[in-house]
Amino acid sequence: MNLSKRLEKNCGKLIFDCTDEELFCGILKTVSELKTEQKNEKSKKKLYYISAEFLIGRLLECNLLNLGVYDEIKKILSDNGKDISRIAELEAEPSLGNGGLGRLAACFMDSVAHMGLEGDGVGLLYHYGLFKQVFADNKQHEEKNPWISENSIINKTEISYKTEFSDCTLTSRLYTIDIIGKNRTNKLNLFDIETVDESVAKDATEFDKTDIKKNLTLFLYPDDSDEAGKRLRLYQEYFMASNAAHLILEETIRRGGTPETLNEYAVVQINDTHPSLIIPELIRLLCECGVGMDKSIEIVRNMCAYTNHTILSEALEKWHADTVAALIPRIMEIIKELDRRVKTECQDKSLHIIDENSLVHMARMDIHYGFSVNGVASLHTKILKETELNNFYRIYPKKFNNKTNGISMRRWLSVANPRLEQFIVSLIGDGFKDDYLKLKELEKFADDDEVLQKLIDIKLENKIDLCTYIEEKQGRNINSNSVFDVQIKRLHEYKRQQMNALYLINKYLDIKRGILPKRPITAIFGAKAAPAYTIAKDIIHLILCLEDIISHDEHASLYINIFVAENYNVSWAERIIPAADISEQISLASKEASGTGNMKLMLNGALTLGTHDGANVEINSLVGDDNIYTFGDSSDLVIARYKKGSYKPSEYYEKDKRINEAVEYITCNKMLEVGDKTSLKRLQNELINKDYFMTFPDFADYTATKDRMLCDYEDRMAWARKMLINIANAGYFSADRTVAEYNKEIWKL
Ligand code: 26Q
Repeated sequence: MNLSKRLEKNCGKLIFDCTDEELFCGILKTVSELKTEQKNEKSKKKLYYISAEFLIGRLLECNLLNLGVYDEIKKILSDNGKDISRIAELEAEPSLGNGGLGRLAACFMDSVAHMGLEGDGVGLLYHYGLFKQVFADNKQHEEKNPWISENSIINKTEISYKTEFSDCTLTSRLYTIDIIGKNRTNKLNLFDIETVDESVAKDATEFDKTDIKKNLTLFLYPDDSDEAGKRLRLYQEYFMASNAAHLILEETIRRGGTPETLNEYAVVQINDTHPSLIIPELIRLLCECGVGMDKSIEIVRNMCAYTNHTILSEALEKWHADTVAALIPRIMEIIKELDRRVKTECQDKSLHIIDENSLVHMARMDIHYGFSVNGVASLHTKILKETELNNFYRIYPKKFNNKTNGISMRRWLSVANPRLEQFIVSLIGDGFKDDYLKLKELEKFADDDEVLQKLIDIKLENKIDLCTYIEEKQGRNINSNSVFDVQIKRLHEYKRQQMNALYLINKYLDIKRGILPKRPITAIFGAKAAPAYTIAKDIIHLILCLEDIISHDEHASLYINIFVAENYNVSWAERIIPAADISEQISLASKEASGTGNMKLMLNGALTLGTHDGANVEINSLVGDDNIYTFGDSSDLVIARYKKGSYKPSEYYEKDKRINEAVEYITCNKMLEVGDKTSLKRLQNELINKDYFMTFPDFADYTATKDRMLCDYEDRMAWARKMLINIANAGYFSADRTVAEYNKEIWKL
């Protein structure tokens, strides 16, 4: 049956006569039929990518694309006066992640399926996901974020297991989401509790955190929270790990394996330490099957691999042994046994799983009892080896390896920026879709003015689209002829949104003094702050207050504007990234493990304004110094400065006029008219007296580099040439490449 007829049948009437909702359901059905027509080859070994987060974004358009019918469906719809993007907007975005780590897991699942590998994700089905961010009084407020609906993409299964805690036994229910790739369909396995009760959550933050039987799967925990929340997080982690372990064992046996041969049938990638309890849980299950302790440990060691995503020591997960023992006593016994074995071998206390304060270090357990440890960008892995995990590296040099992150080119180019993709195809054909390194062929057009002009035109069209969307969503009128300067990522002091804000204050004050930029600037932010992370919320408050002041300043707003996207998520990113000119990647060197937004923005022709951190370093090597704007202290210098403990922000505040002026402005009368004194004062104090992430030492260089960038923007052809070089070199960051490396060196499927 041809596609048009099939869609019509699935809608139950003529496409022309359908509402967008009816078309949405019809397309879902069509996707589901097409998917079952794929052949899914079985391999002996299967990958389980276990993660507390999968920030998958809307699926409809990507699924159509991966099934190879996107263009055709789009045409059928438009021939009938329908618009595919409007229809796609009807899908609620699953809110199953905080940021980079969750989005990476989603890109990986796409690539695993695309490459025809047998690999499923395992995680939790959070009903309200991460909170929804709402702005009022120039502040962030948090609301529930329901996303599961009637005609949702999730499928209920017959699979259910028991998870035992000291105070209750929970029954799980497995739901799945299809991960449709070009070459096969895999599954995202999301476990829920049977007894979940949405009504116990009146609010996004206020609810009975002790009623585990009802609330376990209601919320995804933000990366920072209170004590009661932390206990709930441990329940979540064990529930996830235990269900994953049961699933792996059951599937292995169905595939013809045995408990003794588990590691030949399954490999587990542990996405940061949140799923680490899978190690003792698998050992427990194997022992239950009659495999002895020594053998069980060896089997598990041969099947688990750990990815580290952070070097911030405060973010490395530790649980008090008493808490673990109180909730999951049998697991604590196993962890003690694992620790006992470590202690007989190693005297060095920094290697022990349970430290002298009775804290259980999850990452240490993963490193001792897994066969692979990887960082997510080359600088990050180097810092892990040489500094943070150096003691481990010395005893297990072979376990350590780097896997530089990647992104789904299908979502971040084909779906998000069809104009650019079509133009690329017109220049070099579509062979690059099988090997994105071939984007490099674009370099031969580096001096072709017609091609460069077309890149500028595409960027402008994308900016106009974004302006229309912003107008619809938030009622702001943005000048599409301005420079779009974009910083979109979780709000964290180390990412230094505050540095960008201080720059904007200086610029605004310059404009008031009559020093005008050559072209208007629009600073675009998107960022959620963890509800309990006070300073992060103060920084959002600062930015929203500035947005308020400037947008009401009739004269200045002709030259500078701030726009903050409310409830920044994957769908926002898909609109903002294709329209970006400047990609702000300004973390304190050594603190951003990799970043992946930097890759998405580069691919879409934004130029990076960045520190020598994370994957920025690799972007720099790929495009060369002429096509990136780097600034700031090196990671070596930063690490040394921390060691010395000699940094005094007040010295910069007193000596540097620009810093002084910007920091003073935070609590000026105009700010206090629109802002909250306590919050602004607290932030100002923090900067002057602590500035833990060293904003001030990099500030002068940041300002000079950004100004140089704005100046360079005016030579439109030279700028477009840099855009082209960036796009041409983004192929290395395809998640297909990353996944191929994981498979070759770790999973061996
Ligand atoms: C920990 C304990 C309790 C509750 C929450 C957490 C928690 C949750 C999420 C800790 C960390 C995270 C998320 C970390 C994260 O997103 N890291 C990012 O990973 C990306 C993919 O590798 C990198 O590109 C980013 O550099 C890194 O910051």
